[in-house]
Amino acid sequence: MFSGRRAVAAFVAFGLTLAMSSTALAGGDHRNVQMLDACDGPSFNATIGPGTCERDGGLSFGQFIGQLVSMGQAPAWRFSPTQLTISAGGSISAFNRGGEFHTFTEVANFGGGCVPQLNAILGLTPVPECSNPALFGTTGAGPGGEVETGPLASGVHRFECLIHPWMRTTVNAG
Ligand SMILES: [Cu+2]
Repeated sequence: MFSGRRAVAAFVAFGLTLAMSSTALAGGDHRNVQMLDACDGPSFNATIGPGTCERDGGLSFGQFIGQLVSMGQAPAWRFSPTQLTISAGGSISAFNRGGEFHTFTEVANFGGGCVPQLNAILGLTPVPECSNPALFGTTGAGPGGEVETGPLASGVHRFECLIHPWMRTTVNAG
């Protein structure tokens, strides 16, 4: 009984040490990005399919397309912030606060997303990263979900939603 309790105490202490050292190794710097949209569930789900949008009371699908045609983007669909600096080795958590699935994908250069219908309206060409569909799983999140980047090396990193390519954040790590 006594030795069992000591074993538990030693195990807890070991776990704390591990947790503290991994925090130190992570380099500390950590930033949050919000992935936002204003989709209106009923009209988006009726047009694209059930489960496309899990919120009510935003822009109808027709209004969304109208903004893409007239402005080249739907401004409520955005990453916040669009620019940030972080120390080299730092990482980012991107939280999906919207009603649709979004990706927070590092791209070599900003460009079009992977949805032909949206690219056609916007006159954009898909980024080469679209040839790797696995990125939707590894860098995407549904409503309420989260995407974690790995440690970011010194330099400029560009993150874009592969569905809504005007959702962009530029990160300066250094
Ligand atoms: Cu998106």
